[in-house]
Amino acid sequence: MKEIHFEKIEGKGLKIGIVVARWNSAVTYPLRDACIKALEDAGVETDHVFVQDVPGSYEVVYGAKHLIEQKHVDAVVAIGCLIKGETMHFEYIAEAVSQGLMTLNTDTSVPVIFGVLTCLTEEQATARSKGENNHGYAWGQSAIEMANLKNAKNQ
Ligand code: DLZ
Repeated sequence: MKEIHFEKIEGKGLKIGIVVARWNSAVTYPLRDACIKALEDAGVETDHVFVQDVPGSYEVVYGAKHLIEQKHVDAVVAIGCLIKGETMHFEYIAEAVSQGLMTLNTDTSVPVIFGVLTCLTEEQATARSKGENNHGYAWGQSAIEMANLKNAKNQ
């Protein structure tokens, strides 16, 4: 099985942050919208969803930290889309962002979901952000599951 399987997830009462890069917004905004839909479907109240735009994927780490510190969210979904070009930019940003998001997972008590596509072509990115294969929905579900785990007491 390639996709994630979720049991019934309950989002009522949770505060969820979404940080989204504007670079490649034709890809990142549909991912964001599917993520919001997953949160709504699971019962997260609209005013408990905090969406923060940032310029590019490199900035999603700071944006996620900001949501954790300022909005006191139970989980964050960090959304970006890196498409490989002719220089080394892709490699440097992808490495920095994945390390930065992992550091937030280990150094704060708030789970951060890795929603950064790293694609070789625009076609690959589009295929993962549209219709049935839009990964944003599963990222929203992952955030709820992890937020509930964060809040679980003695289980
Ligand atoms: C500079 C840059 C490049 C070349 N490519 C991308 C990309 O494919 N996806 C993305 O989200 N951002 C890209 N950026 C912008 C950087 O993430 C960042 O916003 C700038 O380097 C400013 O820090």
